[in-house]
Amino acid sequence: MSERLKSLTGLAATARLPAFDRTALNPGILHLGPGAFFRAHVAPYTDAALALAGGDWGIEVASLRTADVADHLNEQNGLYTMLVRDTEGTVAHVMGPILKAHVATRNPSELLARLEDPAIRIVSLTVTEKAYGFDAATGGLDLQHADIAADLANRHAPRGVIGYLIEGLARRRAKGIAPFTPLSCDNLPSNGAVLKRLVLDFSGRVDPELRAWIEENVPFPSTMVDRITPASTDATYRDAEVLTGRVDLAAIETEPFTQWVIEDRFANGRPAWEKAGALMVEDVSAYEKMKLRMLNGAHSLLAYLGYIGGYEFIRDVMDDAGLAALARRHMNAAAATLGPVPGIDLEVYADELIARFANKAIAHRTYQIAMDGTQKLPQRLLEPATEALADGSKAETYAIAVAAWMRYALGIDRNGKSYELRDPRAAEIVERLADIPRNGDAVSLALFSLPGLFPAALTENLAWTEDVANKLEILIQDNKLPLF
Ligand code: CS2
Repeated sequence: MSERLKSLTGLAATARLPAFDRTALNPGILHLGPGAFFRAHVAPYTDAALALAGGDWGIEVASLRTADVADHLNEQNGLYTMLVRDTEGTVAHVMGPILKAHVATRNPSELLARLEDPAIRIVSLTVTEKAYGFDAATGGLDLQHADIAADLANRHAPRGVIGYLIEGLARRRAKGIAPFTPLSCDNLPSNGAVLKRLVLDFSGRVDPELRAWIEENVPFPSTMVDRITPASTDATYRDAEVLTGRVDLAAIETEPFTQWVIEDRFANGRPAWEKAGALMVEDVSAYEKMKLRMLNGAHSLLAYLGYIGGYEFIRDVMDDAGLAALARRHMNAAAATLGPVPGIDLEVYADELIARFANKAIAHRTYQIAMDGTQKLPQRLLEPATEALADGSKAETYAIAVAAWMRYALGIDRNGKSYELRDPRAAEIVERLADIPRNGDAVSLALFSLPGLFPAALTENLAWTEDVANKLEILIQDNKLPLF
């Protein structure tokens, strides 16, 4: 067994090392949610920016829930390996920008102290859609969300993302410290604007003066983030060890493609991310819509159809010519809902997406993408479906995707094996489906009536809901039957 990855000396020649002096870094960014996606995206962009433009922007990370990743990172002095995989082979990059990791549940006051440190000028987030406490129906705060409810009741001892941001900003304001810039890197449309709305809504309820100060002083840039990053597996850890010569329990694997579009509004400076390839823009919304509707929408379609069809990975689904063609059609339909996206040819973008999904070196589980459907459907499928219908289109591809999600929500695969519906609303879904006959009409009706999920413009469109019910009926009877 090799030694643990703890320093940059003596690593195998097959590992690429950080091209900057780690000892010159100071904490400047606090990142909430150090999951695989952050380690494949924000961290490597920062690593590359430090290498190409210098500066001292080190990153501290904080996990709001589980301790594993934080513990592994601390054990490894913040170092970890990013494997970039394609059919030509795998390259290992050892990443250097992380200085330290915190675990909020273990030591909440330590995280609060980091949030009020003037050295921290950016608080970036990859916490997944469900952590925000966003009510898709109202566009505001979901008062039933467990973290939001707990933090509103006890705001000085927060446990959720919004609660921590508010308490951090409140402490800075009280001490006359300039605010940090919150930087959302989750797959939500106008993620910065959504975060701002939630923070203002929350602060308005507990401290209107704080709300006014935030409104006046805190920018909330939106970002579009993209890099396909499967969850790490034993193969990730094994290859990281082979290529670096060290055991690395924080290793991740990802694809070569990466994209980051950022609104250039920061209260207090930022790393030179543009040197690392990030596109700095005034308004990110066109890029976000494109990515959410074309990439993530098609991903969800393939994940649900693929999972219930017995395919473990997206690359396997893409081997099914019928499903691959369906994905391409979905992208075309999604593209038709978009305005122009500066600098991007949507045809080329769709071709690239198809190639990325088909990448044989990337083992991205359909079950991973199928997770949290209630949090993903609105921005990926339901908003473009609503716009397509308003525009006179049949929105058939969205009916297929929604029917596939509904079939998946039954929680039983085609061999009769049950699986866990990993969704914050799973209990509600199971309850609604409990005594419902397994046919397209009954199941779709039960799920259409989940409060706040489907917009009225969709549920009141009887031709469309009937289309969903018919497609669902086919999927219930036999996944293999054609959908048209
Ligand atoms: C995926 C995304 O898990 C999912 O829902 O659609 O994580 C997707 O891989 C990324 O957004 C790609 O940038």
